[in-house]
Amino acid sequence: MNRFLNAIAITTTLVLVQACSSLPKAEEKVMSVSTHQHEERSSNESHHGNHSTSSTVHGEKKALTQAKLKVSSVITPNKNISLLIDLQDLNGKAIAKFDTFQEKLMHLIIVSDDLQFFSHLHPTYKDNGQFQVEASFPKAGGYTFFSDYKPTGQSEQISVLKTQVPGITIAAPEIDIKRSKTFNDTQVNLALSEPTVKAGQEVTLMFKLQDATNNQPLTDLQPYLGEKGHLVILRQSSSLTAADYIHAHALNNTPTGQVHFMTSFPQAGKYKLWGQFNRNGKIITADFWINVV
Ligand SMILES: [Cu+2]
Repeated sequence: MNRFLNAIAITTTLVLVQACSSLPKAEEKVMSVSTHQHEERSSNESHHGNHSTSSTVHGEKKALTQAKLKVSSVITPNKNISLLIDLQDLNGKAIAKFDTFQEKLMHLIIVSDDLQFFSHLHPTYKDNGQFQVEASFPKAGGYTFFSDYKPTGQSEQISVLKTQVPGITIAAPEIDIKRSKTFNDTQVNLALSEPTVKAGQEVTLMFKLQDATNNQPLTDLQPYLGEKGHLVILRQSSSLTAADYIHAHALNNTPTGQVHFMTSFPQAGKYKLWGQFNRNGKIITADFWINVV
């Protein structure tokens, strides 16, 4: 099917998160979409790699891009759907060139709004500012997309897009705060440097990965997208925004079978973490909840 429905229209917001003001344009089915500009604090390897759009880091720079999500049909749960993400400058002109970062032109995180579902995809660049990807959605309800890209010569941008899967929504299960979980043949333990995680405070998150069959630290971890691991964090919220999104980078020089991240959480709340690791070509996604006071 070549005709793409306009599922979502555009809003461009100021980067200053607390002053977000939405300016929906006249498009059909307007939902909230925002683009936030990310500022790298440092390109030094030892930096904390916290890409969170926190209001303390950013000035009043305007977002430089806008994003539009198009879906090929009404979304049916568990069916592969072709999605297009159109990226334009603020005048509506397609952005032609992007820089590769972390080995890809775009990193796309899709979550269900209850944070039960997580997907990390790498859409294909089709030219003319348009990225294409296939995705499937497990159940009815709202979904939020965090599209992370770098127009050539500009800083990293995060566009937030939303869509709805029609149907009857099922209540999310209770939050599970276990610190040790098994994902297929890998046991993952999450340890924190602080007994209580406080908003705004730096904390080291230590993922200890063991082979579930012999309880030995993993020796077959390979780089994933150029790093020891990736960590996406989202704050539980009734309406997810770029301010709820943190993408942390792994620290170097950690013990065998361990991947550490340093980050801080912008505000109190419940956060879900998805650590992603490459075990000999197989990606493990280990999810945990953290309570931040
Ligand atoms: Cu990615």
